[in-house]
This record gives sequence, structure tokens and C-alpha cells, in this order.
Amino acid sequence: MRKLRIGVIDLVTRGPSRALYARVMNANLASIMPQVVAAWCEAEGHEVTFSCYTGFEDLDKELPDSVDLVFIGAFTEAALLAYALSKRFRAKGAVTVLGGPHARCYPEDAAKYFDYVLGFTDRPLVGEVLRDCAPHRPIGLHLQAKAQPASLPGVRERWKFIEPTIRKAPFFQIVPILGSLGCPYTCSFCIDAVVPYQPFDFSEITQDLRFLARTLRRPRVGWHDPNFGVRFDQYLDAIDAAVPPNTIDFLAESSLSLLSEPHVQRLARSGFKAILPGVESWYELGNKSRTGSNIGMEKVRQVSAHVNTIQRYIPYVQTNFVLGLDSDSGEEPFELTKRFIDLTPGAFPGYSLLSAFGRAAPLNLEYQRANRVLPFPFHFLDNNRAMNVKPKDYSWPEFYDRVIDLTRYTFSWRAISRRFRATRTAIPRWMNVVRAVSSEGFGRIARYRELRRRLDTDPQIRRFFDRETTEIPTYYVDRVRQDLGPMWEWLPPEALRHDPNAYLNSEAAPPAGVAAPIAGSRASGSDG
Ligand code: B12
Ligand code: SF4
Repeated sequence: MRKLRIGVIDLVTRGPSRALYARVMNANLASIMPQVVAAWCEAEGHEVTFSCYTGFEDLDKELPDSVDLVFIGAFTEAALLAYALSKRFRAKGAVTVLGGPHARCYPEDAAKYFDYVLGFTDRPLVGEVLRDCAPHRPIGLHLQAKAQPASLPGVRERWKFIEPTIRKAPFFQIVPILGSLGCPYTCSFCIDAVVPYQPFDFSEITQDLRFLARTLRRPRVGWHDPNFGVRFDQYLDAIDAAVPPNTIDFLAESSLSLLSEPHVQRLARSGFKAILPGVESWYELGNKSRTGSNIGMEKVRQVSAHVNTIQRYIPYVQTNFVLGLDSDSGEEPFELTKRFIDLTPGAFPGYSLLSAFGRAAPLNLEYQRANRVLPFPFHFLDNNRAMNVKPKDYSWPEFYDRVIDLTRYTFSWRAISRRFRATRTAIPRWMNVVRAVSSEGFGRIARYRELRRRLDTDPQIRRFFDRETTEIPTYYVDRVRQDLGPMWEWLPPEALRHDPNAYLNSEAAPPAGVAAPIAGSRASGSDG
């Protein structure tokens, strides 16, 4: 095989940014897979240029100019930037590949703009792309491994790509690490609801942590496992075997059901400084939060007591909620969340608006069948800039009134100062303040208010929300133009639109836009 010049680009964000929180955090949100793909390509003998785009780089200077093949990793929020980049690279003669959450959720759409669109990705699949490396146009090939890979290159093999990425984070650096894939739970809205849990080799984790302890003064490590700690004791044994207790700071997403007090005590001893459990709803998913059949205020009290216990041991706790689930109606769910904030002053509440990311979850089929999915441009699909599922029991104005009220309550000066006082250590305290006054708190309040005003005054917006038209309102088009900056000129104009029911339509008939796999490939051409 000829030696290829390969670019690998990790898009952490959708375009240029100046937000304070983005400056502090974006480089710390880098993905693992682009680093993995870069390591695999080098191991196959190719020349690799790796870039992590955090919104503060000049893309013209950052991106490799002359390459044969480009891999781009993107969330759906960065899909339009990815499509524009693909067009720019293709114009210079490169073949382009998309991987990551957007490729998994919207392969039919992405195949219009990329030569390859990869779902589950393992080394043999990347090897096939490297060998084929040919333009596939107008519709790219959608390929995926049969299952999630059994292992991935660890921190040591990815270090060459991790190091320049985390160097971009000015105040503290977080090394991304992964110890498992999939999840044993089956939350109906989640992309991992149908992916079996599978841990990696724990001895590799031990080796990686030893490497980090030798390489960095006091490493901070962020676990990207969908649900950290399913094999709790094995995991913690692997960590404790690697380094003396509390010499590495860890962050992880984990469900409350795994966070019993003895587990939390052990996590604290091993150096866990931040934990992000999902509460999601006051009416469903009791198994995940260890609240069984308790709902409403009873669940609030129980979860609050649990989270306060966690916070006695672990300084930073973010509790995640989904707003607008079908089990919600009226003011109660929002009022319950306010009571939770009162009772749990130190926890940072992370809110997501109910979103259906294409084929991410089987539940999305139900929304599509009921014609409840709106075709917001991908750019806005990040769980908060747009809610693309029509709420079941709320009108849009009522829903946004309640979201604004809750967000204002959460980021009122009273709540900010109670959170500050209830948090023990310096970085978590100030992180909460930065998040509140930056894009996540004040920024969202301003955005939601603007949208709420437009629901009353902008007929284009109102008709779009009410699904009387699929024409994208000028307001959204202007925002994309503004956000993409110089990359706007590369964006194919039709990319602003997508079929929100592509998943449903593909279930009815074979996907029209998705080509067959490469001959001889063990990957399948459509989703399994
Ligand atoms: C860990 C995680 C995070 C971490 C790390 C993010 C990161 N940069 O990787 C944090 C907490 C920072 C995070 C933040 C966000 N997240 Co998140 N996150 C996850 C989570 C729990 C696990 C993803 C993961 O890393 N898995 C491990 C990897 C190895 O497996 P995988 O993702 O399945 O990837 C496979 C393939 O897709 C492919 N692949 C993946 N990337 C690439 C790249 C290339 C180049 C190639 C070729 C292949 C490839 O190979 C992998 C192996 O088969 C998922 C939910 C879940 N249960 O999967 C949500 C999820 C990915 N997040 C989601 C969202 C929306 C967000 C946020 C926008 C939320 C927000 N409003 O802040 C931000 C965006 C941050 C950003 N832009 O980087 C959505 C994405 C939906 C979408 N289509 O965009 C998911 C699916 C959750 C959901 N709502 O359903 N997230
Ligand atoms: S516990 Fe978390 S990762 Fe697991 S299925 Fe539910 S939402 Fe997804």
C-alpha cells in the first residue's frame, strides 16, 4: 500500500468561539477515537497530521494543506462545520471520512458529503478504508464494524496526540481515558441502550495510569465510559494497583445506582474529584437512580439525600436532567427540580432538552412515527440550542416559559452563591461560577428568552415550530452563517436541511442514499 498523507481532525466545537467556559474547557472535551484513528494510521505506516479544533484556532493555519485522506470526528452540533471542511478538502483532492456521534446517528445524510461514513469502528475497518482510499461520490460508503471494538490503544499509544491537545487548556488539563464500552442499562433515549456492556483489559488501565503518574505532575483523568464503574471493584482495583491513593484526580459519568456510600468512599480514597450522575426524570428511570418506584417529591428527597452524601466525599457533582420527557406535564416537574436545587445546593444541575439524534435510540422511531421531530439544522442539536422533539403535553411557549423559569432559578445569584458555599474546593467552586455566568447559565437564559420572544413575534419561527413548514427560519440560517465564520462559504447550501425521519424511512425501505460496502469488507452497509 502506498504511504498516505493523512489528516485527522477532532471537532470539539461547531465554529469559532470566545466564551470563557469554552476557553477553559474545550480542549478538555477532546474525543478519544480521533486519537485512536491517528495512532492506527501511523501504525499502518502512514504520515499523520492531527488537529483538535477547540474554536480558538485559525482553521486555515491549523489544518493540513495537502493530504490524501482526512478523518473527521464530529458530534451532530459540529456536523455542518464537518460538511464544510469535507467540501474544502475534497476541492483540494482529498478523500474524506466521517466518524463519531454524527456518523452513527445520521449516516444517510453524512454520506452525501463524505466519501466514507463510519459507525462502530475498529482497526480492521480503518485498514480497509486506508487500502480503498478512493472517492465515493455523490453518495459515500456507510461502513461499520459488527460490534464495538474489543480493545483500543490506551493513553501511552495516544500520548503523542493527547499532549498537544491538552496543552491548549489554559488552567487545568484533563486526559481522556476509556475502560469500557456500552452499558447494562437500557434508558430508552440513550445511544448505548442497546449496546452490550464490555470492559477493556484492566491491566492496560493500570499501565496507562502508571504512565500518567510518571509523565504529569498531578494528572487529571476523565473517564469517557458511558457509565463508569459497572464492574466497580475490578475497576477500582486496577486504579489502586497503579498508583498510591489520591495521586491522580479522576472525573467520571456514573449512574446513582452504582454510587452507594461504600462505593463513593472508595472512589474518594482513590482520588475521584468529580462525578456526573444522570437523574434524568422525577417520574421514570427509577432503576438507574436507585429510587425504585418512588416518583415525584419522594424521588426528589431520596435523590437529594443521596447526592448530598456523595458530595460529602467528592467535591464536584453534576446531576443531569432531561427536560421535556413524555412523562412530564404541567409545572410539577420543573418545580420539583427547583426543590432539588434547594435541597442539594452544592450539585451543579446539567439540563438537556429532549433531543432525538437520528438513529441514536429506538425511541426516536416513535417520535418520528408520531411526526414529532423537527428538522432543525444539525448545528443546533446539542441538547440545548434546540429541542427537536415536540413536547407531548406542552405547547412550545409554555414549555420555554418553564425552561426559562427553571434556568433563571438555577443560575440566580442566590443559587450561585449557595452552590459556591456548599462546594469545598477551589476549582469546583470556581468552575460552577464560570459555568453559571458563561454560555451555560446566563448565555442560555438570554438565548431561551430570545427564542421565546420570537415564538410570539416571528411568524417564520412559529410556523416552523408548529410544523406548518419545514422551511428553515432566517433566524437560524443567520446564526449558522455567523457561527461558521469563514467556513460558511464552503457549506453546501442544502446541508442546512435534513430528513428528520430518515431513520423511520430506512426501516420501511432500504436507505436510498447509502451505498454498498467495499467489496470483501466485513462491515455492513446499513445499520444493524
Ligand atoms: C463520554 C461522553 C461525553 C464526554 C466526552 C465527549 C467526547 N468528546 O468524546 C463529555 C462529557 C465531554 C461529553 C460532552 C458532550 N456530549 Co457526550 N457523550 C459521551 C458518551 C457518554 C460516551 C461517548 C464515548 O466516548 N464513547 C466511547 C467511544 C469510543 O465509543 P462511541 O462514541 O460509540 O464511538 C464509536 C464510533 O462512533 C466510532 N467513532 C467515534 N468517534 C470517531 C471518530 C472518528 C474519526 C472515527 C473514524 C470513528 C469514530 O468509533 C467508536 C468505536 O466503535 C455518549 C453517550 C453514549 N452512551 O455513548 C454521549 C454522547 C456522545 N454525547 C452527546 C452530546 C450531545 C454531548 C454534548 C453536545 C452535550 C452538551 N450539550 O454539552 C457535549 C459535546 C462535547 C463535545 N463537543 O466534545 C450525544 C451525541 C449525539 C450526537 N449525535 O451528537 C451522546 C450520544 C449522548 C446522547 N445525548 O445521546 N460527552
Ligand atoms: S445509564 Fe447512562 S449510558 Fe447507560 S443506558 Fe442509561 S443513559 Fe445510557
